[in-house]
Amino acid sequence: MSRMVVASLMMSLLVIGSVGMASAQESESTTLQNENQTNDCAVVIGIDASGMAYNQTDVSIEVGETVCWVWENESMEHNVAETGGPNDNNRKLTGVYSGPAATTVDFNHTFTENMTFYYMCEPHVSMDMRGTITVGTGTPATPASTMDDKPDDTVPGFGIISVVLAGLGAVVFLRIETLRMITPRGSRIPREI
Ligand SMILES: [Cu+2]
Repeated sequence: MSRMVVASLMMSLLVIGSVGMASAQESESTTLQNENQTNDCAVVIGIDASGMAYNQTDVSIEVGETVCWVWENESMEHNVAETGGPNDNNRKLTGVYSGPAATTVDFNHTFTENMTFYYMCEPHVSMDMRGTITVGTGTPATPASTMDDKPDDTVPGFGIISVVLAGLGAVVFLRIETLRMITPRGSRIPREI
């Protein structure tokens, strides 16, 4: 019986080891793919027929994508100025800014993190000329943790040792359980010396 336990332990060790190696290789190639970014316009925002609003006011994109604001020979001057929120009329001084309002604008911005981006047209904010860009999951409610809680598998021996120790513990436990089953309850008669 104990030979079977040992044999099955060896098998499970082999399986656990190969699965761990496969998943490590997989995550490595995924990281490399995500580093490739292009500067193509994921969305192009213009001026609508009224001439006093963006033609798209609520847009969602993925992290790493670029939004382009393009218009030409409009009757009125417009621009893109980041604000602090959906009802904020003040431009963020360090924020995204296309420059002074103009009848012809070709501006773009690449968003590199999850956020909700609010912007306005400065001359027409009183007429509610605004827009929102949701990047990825939007602005996180709490700062996202950058820590990876998974243990680093750079020392392959350590994982195997801990599995072996756990296996030995299981064998000891099984033996104790077997002895309990064999020994009838209440037969704790002192042994003869
Ligand atoms: Cu405007």
